[in-house]
Amino acid sequence: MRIDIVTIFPSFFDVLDLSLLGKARQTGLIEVVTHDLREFTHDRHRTVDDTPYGGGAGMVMKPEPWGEALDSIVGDGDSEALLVVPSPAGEPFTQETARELAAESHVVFACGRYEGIDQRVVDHYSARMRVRLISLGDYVLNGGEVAVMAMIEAAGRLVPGVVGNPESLVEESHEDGLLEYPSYTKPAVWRGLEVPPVLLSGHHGRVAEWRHEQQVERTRRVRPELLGDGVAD
Ligand code: 6GU
Repeated sequence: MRIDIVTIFPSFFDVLDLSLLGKARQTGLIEVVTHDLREFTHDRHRTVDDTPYGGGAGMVMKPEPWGEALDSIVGDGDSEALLVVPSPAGEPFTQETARELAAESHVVFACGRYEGIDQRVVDHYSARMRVRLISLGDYVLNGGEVAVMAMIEAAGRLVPGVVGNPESLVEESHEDGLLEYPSYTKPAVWRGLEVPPVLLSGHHGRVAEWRHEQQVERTRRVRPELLGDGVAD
């Protein structure tokens, strides 16, 4: 999988050298290239933003540097790549979105700052390639960088080979539409707190049943809407 990131803060993504994703990059499973948007400006101040037409607070990112940067990545014609624009105005990012991104061979992330990117950038590239505006959730970040980091981490671990034991991917929150069950390890008693006895019973069927009950109970308590009935009791 190839990932390009256009940003005015390329060093934000230095942490992708670490941990599981760092290893996936070393082994060539995931290739990540960052691009400094300011490299695609031509004025002395390397300007990437300007005041909004129609007035209002804040600044808007100018279309020209974005056009040059994105053309340098996807070419100047149609592209097979997927362009992802992180935006609080986008569709919600879910585990399903992560699975869809993980199945792509080439994803380009366009990290906006300020009040966003001139709308014509999305309109222009929508005619040449698939474009998705994606939001992390109902709150506002200063820019797309942290959101893109989360998307890359969620999608990257679903790329085959990135997570060593694929079985560890299935029993997680959201993979089956429920929150995950609580986990315990040794010691069996810690600060007076005991591990639920069923987990020590060696009875796989009862363990599986207990874990499923825990998943349903947890989900009903904190995320009832995930159960589809929308009713907490
Ligand atoms: Cl994807 N971007 C920004 N700037 N803020 C957000 C977001 C994205 N998702 C939630 N808030």
